Amino acid sequence: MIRDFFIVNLQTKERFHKSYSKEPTPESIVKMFLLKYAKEFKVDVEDISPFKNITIKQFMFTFLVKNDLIYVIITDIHDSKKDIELLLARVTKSLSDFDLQNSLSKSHKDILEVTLTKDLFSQIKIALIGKDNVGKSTIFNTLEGEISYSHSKRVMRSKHILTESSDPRVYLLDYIGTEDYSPQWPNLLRGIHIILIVVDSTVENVLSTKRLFINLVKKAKPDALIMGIANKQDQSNALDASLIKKMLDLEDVFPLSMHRLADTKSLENIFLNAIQKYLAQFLQ
Ligand SMILES: Nc1nc2c(ncn2[C@@H]2O[C@H](COP(=O)(O)OP(=O)(O)O)[C@@H](O)[C@H]2O)c(=O)[nH]1
Ligand SMILES: [Mg+2]
Repeated sequence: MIRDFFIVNLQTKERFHKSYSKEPTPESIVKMFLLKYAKEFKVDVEDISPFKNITIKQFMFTFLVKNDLIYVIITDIHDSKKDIELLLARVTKSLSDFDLQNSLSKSHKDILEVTLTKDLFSQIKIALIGKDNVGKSTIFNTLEGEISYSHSKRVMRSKHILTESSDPRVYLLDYIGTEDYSPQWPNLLRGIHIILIVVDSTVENVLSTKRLFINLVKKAKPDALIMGIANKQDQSNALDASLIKKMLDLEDVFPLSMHRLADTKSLENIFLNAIQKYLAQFLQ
């Protein structure tokens, strides 16, 4: 999970900073990082591998010195080092056109923030979560894309779903028999940006979903966007999506019937909607 991104000059004076988390890195930790490692920054310029990784407590600082500026991404220690380095490489490349030695104008700062968000979230991972038999796999199978098993096949499968633009790349994750894994959730949801809680729109299912999943995912992924899908709206006992929204205490619940799906567009729109909402929070 990306907590913060910042740029400082070699005198450790801040040139840019943005938080991407509800739990940004405490200032004292950032200060510790700057004090402790500032002296080494100059030496690093000559280094062969441009990336450095340092951990302080649960925070991982991945940084790079380029043109007398230090670019830093702060994540959690269990994030993939390689992935964060790739992100940082991409970010520094796109930001090379900005004059960051001097103060940025408001409009330049806005453009920089859009560029950053695009780079930092060039890959979006969406998880389908819910009780058995609610239609998660049906949704997963209906969306076109390329299956990629980057994780254990027995607990989940992942698909690169094709969207109209290739930006960002969207990965959908379908978990198998999710109810059994409670203790593993923080691990299973690693790297997930958006969680779609799927219910079959019956009273019993909505209530047990609330009990089993809502608190659990909120705790495991405080920064994830959580939305609901009220599937099986074709059933006569289906509750209204607006009622389910209240019951689950979520901001958005989309009604859906996979059995009456006229075309995949309406399903794709749920995903596009979620992605837009997720990215919009960083562009205000
Ligand atoms: N009536 C109805 N049945 C559905 C709908 N979506 C999925 N199903 C059926 O529900 C069953 C369970 O679906 P599945 O995708 O395997 O659920 P999962 O366990 O959550 O992955 C299957 O028989 C589906 O055909 C729907 O919108 N309406
Ligand atoms: Mg399934």
